[in-house]
Amino acid sequence: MTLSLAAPPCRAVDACLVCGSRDLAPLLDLGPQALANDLIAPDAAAVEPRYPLGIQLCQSCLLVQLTHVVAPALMFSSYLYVPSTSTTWLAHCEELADDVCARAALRSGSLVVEIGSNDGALLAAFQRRGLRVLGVEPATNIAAAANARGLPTLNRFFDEPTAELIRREYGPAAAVVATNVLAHVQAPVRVLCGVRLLLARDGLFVNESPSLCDLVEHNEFDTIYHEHVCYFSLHALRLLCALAGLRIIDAVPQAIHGGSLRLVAVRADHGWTPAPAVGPLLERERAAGVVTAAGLRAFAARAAALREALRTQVRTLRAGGQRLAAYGATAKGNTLLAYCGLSRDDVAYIVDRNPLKQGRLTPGTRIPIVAPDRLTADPPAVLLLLAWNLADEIRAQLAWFTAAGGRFLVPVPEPRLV
Ligand code: DWN
Ligand code: ZN
Repeated sequence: MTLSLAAPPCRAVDACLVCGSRDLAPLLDLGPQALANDLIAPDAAAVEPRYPLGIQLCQSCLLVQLTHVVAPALMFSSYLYVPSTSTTWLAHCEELADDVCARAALRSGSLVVEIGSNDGALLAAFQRRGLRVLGVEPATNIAAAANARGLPTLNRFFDEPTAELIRREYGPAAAVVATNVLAHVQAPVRVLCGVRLLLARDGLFVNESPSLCDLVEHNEFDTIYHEHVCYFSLHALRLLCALAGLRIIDAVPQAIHGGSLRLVAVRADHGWTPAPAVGPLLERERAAGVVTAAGLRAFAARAAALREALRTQVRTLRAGGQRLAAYGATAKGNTLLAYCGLSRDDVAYIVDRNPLKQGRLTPGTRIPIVAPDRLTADPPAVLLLLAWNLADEIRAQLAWFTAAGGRFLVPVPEPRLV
């Protein structure tokens, strides 16, 4: 999947990205939106481009996918998001590394390859356990930072040629891991074929992706943005894995990122026995309505109702003289702000502790992103929590803010003041 800037910036998806079917049912239209992580320099003159944002269901293979896809090079060649600003994420990496080591019976020196390794937080956890690690990361700035930390990282997109190169130069992988990456690709089966190529005969593939079931059950419509091309149910993942010669042997729900699914898969030619967890998860998906257009359109209606409720809540607070700011210059926050029509008049600033984001403006809405010390210098009455997935960690840090009478406005699953 090596793509260049010469690719068209945006194209409509009129045939399913996995099975090619044209039986695509539109579900939710979030309107034209700027790229969620394309944070703007304060002196930028040009207007940031907006691309149609919406999701549809392939009624043939059940994959929920974007209605329009943007060229990956526009979004991932340079990247400002690093997950390791969160201690929740760092703790998750430790647990995940332990789980993979135990499941794959990894020994000192076994090769672990991570796809979309970002700044190497998970690679570092494997390295601390005595494993040989290799990351693959398309963002040049982020890959350089990981290499500088002693975490070997190839600066490229992961595809079958990359898998062949790694196998040739480093040997087969005892484990391939991917967190929050499969949803970002336009040809997920090709990536999984690369995984199949790279795995040792008894190797393990461990993938974590946000779960469509959690998205629908908790009204997390804001996690829809151009970076997220696919929204996976276990139903769809089973087919994807089968098409790539992989077999799912376990699936374990995770709380991270608003609810994810940890999928464990092996080469289909290996005789592992599937764990019984898979059946109940498929049943939960059917009950949540994520495998039919009708069920998913009911979710779309709940997203529209949330928009109205949040706008009313913000209007009421402002009318009462309450000033708002926001916490977390998240990608999903930009979908939320744009879809709900919230502007700089509604949200004075957004706090984020990632220095790469500070000093920039949110795309589309142009709200200033500032360092956390602004909160003490210029506290608002209410903080809209755009990083609601990290609520516990953030609220613990900001105990002083609530002690002083400040309140959080948590937008999902429905807006509430806490
Ligand atoms: O898939 C993706 C997910 C996993 O991560 C990406 N496409 C982009 C990104 O999405 P996001 O921006 O919605 O992710 P987070 O992890 O919810 O972002 C949290 C933001 O909040 C970061 O910018 C860091 C910031 N933060 C902070 O300022 N203070 C976080 C914590 C915990 C804090 O204490
Ligand atoms: Zn399909």
